Amino acid sequence: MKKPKLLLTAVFGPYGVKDEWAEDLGCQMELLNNQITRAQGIHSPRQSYWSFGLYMMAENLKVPTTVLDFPKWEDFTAELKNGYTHVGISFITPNVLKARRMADHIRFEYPEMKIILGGYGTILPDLQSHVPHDEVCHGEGVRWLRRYFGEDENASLRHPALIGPAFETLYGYATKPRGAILMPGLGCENGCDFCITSHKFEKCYVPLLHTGQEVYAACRRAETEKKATGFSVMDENFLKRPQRARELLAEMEAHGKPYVFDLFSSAETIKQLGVDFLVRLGVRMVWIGVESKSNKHAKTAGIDLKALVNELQDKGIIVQASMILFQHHHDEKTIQEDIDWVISLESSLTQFMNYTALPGTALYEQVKSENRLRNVPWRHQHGQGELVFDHPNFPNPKDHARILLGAFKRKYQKGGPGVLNMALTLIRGLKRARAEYQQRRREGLAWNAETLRYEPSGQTGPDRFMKARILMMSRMAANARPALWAAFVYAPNNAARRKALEAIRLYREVLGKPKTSDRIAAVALVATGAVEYARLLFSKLRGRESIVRQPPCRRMEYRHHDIIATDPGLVESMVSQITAIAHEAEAALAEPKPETGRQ
Ligand code: B12
Ligand code: SF4
Repeated sequence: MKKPKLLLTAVFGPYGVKDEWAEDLGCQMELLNNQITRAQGIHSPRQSYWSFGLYMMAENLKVPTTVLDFPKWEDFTAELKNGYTHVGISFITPNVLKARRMADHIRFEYPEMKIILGGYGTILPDLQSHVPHDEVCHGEGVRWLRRYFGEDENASLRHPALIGPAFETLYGYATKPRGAILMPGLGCENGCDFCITSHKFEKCYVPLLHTGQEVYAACRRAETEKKATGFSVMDENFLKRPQRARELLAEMEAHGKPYVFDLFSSAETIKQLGVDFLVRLGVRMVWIGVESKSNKHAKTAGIDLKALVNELQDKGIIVQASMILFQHHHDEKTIQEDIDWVISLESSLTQFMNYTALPGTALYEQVKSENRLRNVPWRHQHGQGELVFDHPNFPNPKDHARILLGAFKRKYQKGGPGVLNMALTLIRGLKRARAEYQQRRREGLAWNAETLRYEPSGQTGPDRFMKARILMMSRMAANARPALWAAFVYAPNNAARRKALEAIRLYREVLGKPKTSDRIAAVALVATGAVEYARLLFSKLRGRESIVRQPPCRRMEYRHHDIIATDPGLVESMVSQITAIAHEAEAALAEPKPETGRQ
């Protein structure tokens, strides 16, 4: 039998371009420009994220594996010529036609290759008729693939050291991405009716990193190998495991490492832990599903969200508030009231997403049982277009995209550019953190890791960890400073211009005069911004909403060779000892082998 050799691949690009296989708007390979700072034009930071799950799986398999991320069609077809026994395709629902084209090609050209499907696209009913395949992984892929290839599914998990963005630009200026990715777990127990990430994992949480020590070790590895100190945490509700978060903080304190995190958290978990804990943990940005002012979800019930957002941002934590449009109770009037309400929260960033009934969710079951499911092709089901169910108050599909886009525009006009809001939050938080630090020293307060509060103590020495944290906060704020001039020059209105001036003043007050390098960077951003502005204008003249950028293709080979014992009877004890040592060495040395970075 042929030795297994696995290719794990993302669907092929280009992305966000309407063609035979996928859509344009709502399907860009970008988070910010697609669904957060949409309609903010030149102020929208541009980033694409690598397909993290692929690296997590490859890192943890012994079978020789290649990851092909963001291939163009030619990259994919060329890669298959390298000979694989198995091809794993990761896809989400709107990319189903891309997955189908890839699978059809494999079936036609390489009928002996086994096709394994995984990712959110696998929720599709009657999957075989959409994408031909041999196997489907409906859940967590590392354990599934280990089981499939006869490996130990319970072996400890090795978290990859992975920089998140494939590219990063701000005001047209490209910078080297530095933020790393953490993948502590999948799913969420809260089970909100529309939430596919919760329902896909049967309203359970599937941990990949169980303890704070494991999370810390993953951070350390990323710092050692990639020089990363900031992390985007791919976990739907990271703080829902308070013990793990507490352990992580304890580890960072013990090692003097004030890492920084962007994470998702429901409002109720933040309330339980308290904002001071989040500040100390190093949360830079928190994504909260606020959904609607009627607070119909358990996660927001009884919580004053305006007060929570204010407290978080006053203490320097950027809030990304997420709202669902076209909920059952919405009509032309109440939907606009909800949009106004979410804007009035004054979160630095806001995501608007349409209520989407994906198979497997409670919402899907409900609208299906009520015979309200519309026949919308899967490729359109990305949450930024028409509704997939009949909404009695919004019968015209054109309104679904129109109202959504209107919400983004209103947020921009009222709240100004997201980059500016983020910079303001960071500097206000720094100012307050410094003041509170001094006040606590004067009053003899110290952090109590049990109660998660600052409390009277006999301690007189400095809070070294918080000192390091404040230094980190001032570095983050300083990084945001050069963008302020561009935010001023290209501000959409007087209110945003005043906000930019206020930020420039506050930066001077808190950080002192800008350094020469800051001034040069600020001028450079205004200049590259002008070029970007012209590009955007040109794009709009051609009838497009924005410029669509493509991430580069990346190929990584993983070879984790196993130690083979030929005669275990003879030197049994010796072999087991050597094997243990070899496994340790293997774990320490096993490095993904980067190859060609095809653009
Ligand atoms: C990062 C991310 C992105 C990145 C893209 C990264 C990329 N390179 O694809 C950005 C921000 C660009 C993005 C864009 C979009 N996204 Co997105 N995204 C996510 C997010 C937040 C995290 C994904 C992640 O890395 N998770 C961590 C890893 C470890 O988990 P994983 O990917 O699920 O992989 C595990 C398993 O699923 C399984 N597995 C996955 N693939 C495979 C393959 C094989 C062979 C096997 C065996 C197993 C397996 O094993 C993996 C390891 O355990 C998820 C939400 C979430 N929490 O998962 C949404 C999510 C995947 N996105 C979603 C959507 C809809 C979109 C968009 C259409 C925009 C939008 N409206 O939100 C666009 C589409 C872009 C495009 N052109 O394809 C939906 C998908 C819903 C669905 N049923 O299709 C999700 C679930 C969000 C949501 N709740 O709606 N997204
Ligand atoms: S809290 Fe968030 S992640 Fe959890 S089920 Fe609700 S929407 Fe999904």
